[in-house]
Amino acid sequence: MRIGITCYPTYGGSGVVATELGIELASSGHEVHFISYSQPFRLNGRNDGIFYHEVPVSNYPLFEFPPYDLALASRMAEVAELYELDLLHVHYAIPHSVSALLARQMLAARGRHLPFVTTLHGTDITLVGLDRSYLPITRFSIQQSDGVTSISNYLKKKTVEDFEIDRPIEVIPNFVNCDVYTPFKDEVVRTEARKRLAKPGESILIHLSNFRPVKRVVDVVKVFARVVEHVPAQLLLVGDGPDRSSAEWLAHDLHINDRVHFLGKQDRVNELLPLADLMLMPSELESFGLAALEAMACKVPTIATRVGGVPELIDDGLTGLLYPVGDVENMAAGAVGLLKDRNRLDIMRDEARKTARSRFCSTLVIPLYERFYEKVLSATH
Ligand code: GMT
Repeated sequence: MRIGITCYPTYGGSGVVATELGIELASSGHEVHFISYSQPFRLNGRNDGIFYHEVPVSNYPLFEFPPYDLALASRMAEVAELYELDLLHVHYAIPHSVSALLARQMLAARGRHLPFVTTLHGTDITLVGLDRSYLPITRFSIQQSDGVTSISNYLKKKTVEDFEIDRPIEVIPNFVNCDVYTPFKDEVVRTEARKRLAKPGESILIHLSNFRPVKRVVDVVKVFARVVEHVPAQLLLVGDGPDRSSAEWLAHDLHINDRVHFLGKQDRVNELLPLADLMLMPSELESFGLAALEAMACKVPTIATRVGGVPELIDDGLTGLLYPVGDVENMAAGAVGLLKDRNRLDIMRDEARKTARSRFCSTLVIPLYERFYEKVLSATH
């Protein structure tokens, strides 16, 4: 198939899923065309079967707001015609599904057929999409999509309820490449690699996000501050975003800044995750929690909040621990309990990897997308 993919190319879960999907599809022999305002960040170098088309957005003095969604629709239609795309797959409904809808109509007027699939990721439904100024058009573009997928049952239910959607929505969970996100083969090598981050006997905790308020990065620091009262440890904070400086100030004020390492945006998180003992994900809301899945694949269980689609990923007590939002005391107690009981932690580490492999491995999930595309194509021809 020749597939066009549009996503937010900067750091964020939906862009990661879209990019990894494109890479996996290309390695299965499909031709993938990314259409976006900049190259998705995990697309580094030249991948066979992958093409990138930038969307130029002209600005004129008249435009207080440059109309990216229109420029995107034009480029989608152009790329689809030039490269004879079979379908478009857009990630995050706003504004991508609206642009795809326009592109489909533009091509229909030229006698060409371009179905599009919309994948719902999270705040496009739970936050931004609910804004009155976006709700009607988001709802319309979801209804008009040729296929709609959602990354969790939770998000599907929210979409149906909040947007009164009456069309089918297929749940296709997020996935991880279990050969790229993998634990150290050898404990000796792992111990050696950890030496550059922590002293022998110290634990390593990690957090990975875009540092938006919904991620509650300040809670990560609060939990860690309580953990280090009982267990010697280091905290790695991977990513960047609006709440970084609040977290930096808190670490400074709590006098733990020598143990809290802000690593900024990192391309190869698969090299950092396996170094950690635990992941912290105290989010206000997660429709899925991709960072936790990537950690699980590296044998790192997550201390998380029981929100949104997280319980569909993390089995409380088996592959991680779940708590109410803001319950930093108990999150810290849970982390300390595991770090002090290495047998229990090792069992949980094994179970985390086992779940990633048996339920969320790309080898299992990519065929679900392929079958979905085929279903959409045969229904719309
Ligand atoms: O909503 C965000 O914070 C970002 C968003 C994104 O598109 O980058 O993340 C959402 O999509 C991810 C990938 O499917 C999911 O793993 C996240 O759980 C989801 N975020 C939320 O629901 C808050």
